[in-house]
Amino acid sequence: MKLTVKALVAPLLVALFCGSSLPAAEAAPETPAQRDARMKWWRDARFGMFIHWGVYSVPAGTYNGKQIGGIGEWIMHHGKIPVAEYRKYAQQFNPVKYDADEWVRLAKEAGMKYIVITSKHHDGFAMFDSKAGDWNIVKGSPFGRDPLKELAASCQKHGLKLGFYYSQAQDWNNKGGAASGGHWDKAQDGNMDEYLDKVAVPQVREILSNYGPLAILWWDTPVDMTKQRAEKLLPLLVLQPGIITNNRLGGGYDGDSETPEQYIPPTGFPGRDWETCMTMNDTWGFKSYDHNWKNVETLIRNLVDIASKGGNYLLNVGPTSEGLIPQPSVERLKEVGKWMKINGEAIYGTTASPFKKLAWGRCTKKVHEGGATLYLHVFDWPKDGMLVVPGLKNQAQTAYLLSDPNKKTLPIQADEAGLTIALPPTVPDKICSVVVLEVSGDLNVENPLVAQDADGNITLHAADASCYGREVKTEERGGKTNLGFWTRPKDWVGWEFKVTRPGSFVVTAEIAAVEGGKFEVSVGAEKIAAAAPKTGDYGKFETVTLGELAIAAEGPASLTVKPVAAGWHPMNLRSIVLKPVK
Ligand code: FHN
Repeated sequence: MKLTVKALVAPLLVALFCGSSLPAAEAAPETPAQRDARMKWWRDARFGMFIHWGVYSVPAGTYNGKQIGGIGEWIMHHGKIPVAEYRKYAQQFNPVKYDADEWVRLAKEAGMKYIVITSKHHDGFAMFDSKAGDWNIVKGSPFGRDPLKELAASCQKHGLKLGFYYSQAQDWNNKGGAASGGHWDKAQDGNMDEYLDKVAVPQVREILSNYGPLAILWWDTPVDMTKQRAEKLLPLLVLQPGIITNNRLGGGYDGDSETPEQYIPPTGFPGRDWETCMTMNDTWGFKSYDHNWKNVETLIRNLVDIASKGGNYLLNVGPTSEGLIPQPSVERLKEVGKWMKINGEAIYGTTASPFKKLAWGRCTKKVHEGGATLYLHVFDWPKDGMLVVPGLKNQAQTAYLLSDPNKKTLPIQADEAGLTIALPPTVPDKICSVVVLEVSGDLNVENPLVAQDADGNITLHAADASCYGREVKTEERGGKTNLGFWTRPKDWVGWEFKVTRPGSFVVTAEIAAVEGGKFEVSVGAEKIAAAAPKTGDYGKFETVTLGELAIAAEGPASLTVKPVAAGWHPMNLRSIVLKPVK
């Protein structure tokens, strides 16, 4: 059974303060309407800034003259740095150039509506004034200021919501931090429950009490967090009514949001709030030599893609030990901000696309009394100037470019394929131009299904597939689309299509693979056990026959391709074809 935080907090609180170990009374569970009200600002916001900042910005990826692989904030772990030695970095942590206002203004300029900052990461260093020991920025560094106090004041001043990240279980400096997270120094050993009681619980109480209104508590890594341990922390949440928490507390608690990390879930999380957190280069905490920056196009399109699937984008910056956000991040955020200034209306307060797939980009929407506003985010401006909105059955009211201050009406034509909007020849924004389409009535979209051709063949292209899982996605090779990055056997793909002539079919697939990974093709109860051909190269495709299967009835059907965990090796898949058996 999944446990919701809100229903459990009140009885636990009673239990905690009454010294009882059993919940004393049942709290009324939060109603859906109450939850919607609590989540409203977060759902409207869509875009936030993640800040990973701590002592690790001093070594900045280098220890004892060696560049340590992996993410910067993990340097203590990856470099197996002894506790006493790591603690010396705090003496050099003096971020005198830190200016909370400057960070908040930058987030605001980028179009971000909230900030989540590491109040304590896995190195256990509290970035705030804490009474639970000396391993914190006020007592343990020459800086001596509380940067979170300054950030909280600045967020208040500029109207941004503030959240704190807190590593509740992994702690490499305070004795007793989760052992499964890895220990390499005796100084780390201890009792986890004692650590929770003496460090995590008091510190979470501090961050929830001393910084004014806190919008988010962003738990991280539920290592060794049992239900009982989670319940030491949960009661504290009442200190901030309305606070939003994520799904990383552990102990079976779902929190409010899913937290896909470094990826965009192909179909979002229907029915759940979610937020993709992502780095701008390859590290969260500052690394002096990580220059692998995502370009502005990727950042804007990621934001649009996420909004089109109903999620939030929590985009990270890793400030230096001087307290500066790296210049490449600043430049990129300002560019994203320029786009948001014009197109923010198509992001804030929107919900997920009603279209399964749009060849030219993405869609976000706002539903209102009597109709809906569709924001058509055009990544690829059609060469013939005709933007086809497939399967849309609603009556169109008007269409115009969001960047056009005069809202000049664009011609719209309706036919059985949907709506076609005639676009002007000049592309307003090469990264993403937004066309606003107002329609009346309840949204009515018939997502087109792949149909059988004149010979009865059903051709399922990679571009039409739905991808389920973290890694598998479409990519372009040699001018054609294939499904790739299929490294995880848990990931799978599927197609929906329409059968007009049932019967038996020979199934072929166009595949490139190095090893012969095993997988299963299914249509309903019909299954084919198959293996990829060893084509020698992930770019060398061969068409192979996988087997035969029967489809008994006319109507919609779906085909899935699922790896067999025991024998899986990645493959690239361009298409699957079902040919009627003669
Ligand atoms: O281990 C951390 C990592 O350092 C970083 O903080 C990310 C951000 O989501 N969370 C953890 C890994 O999931």
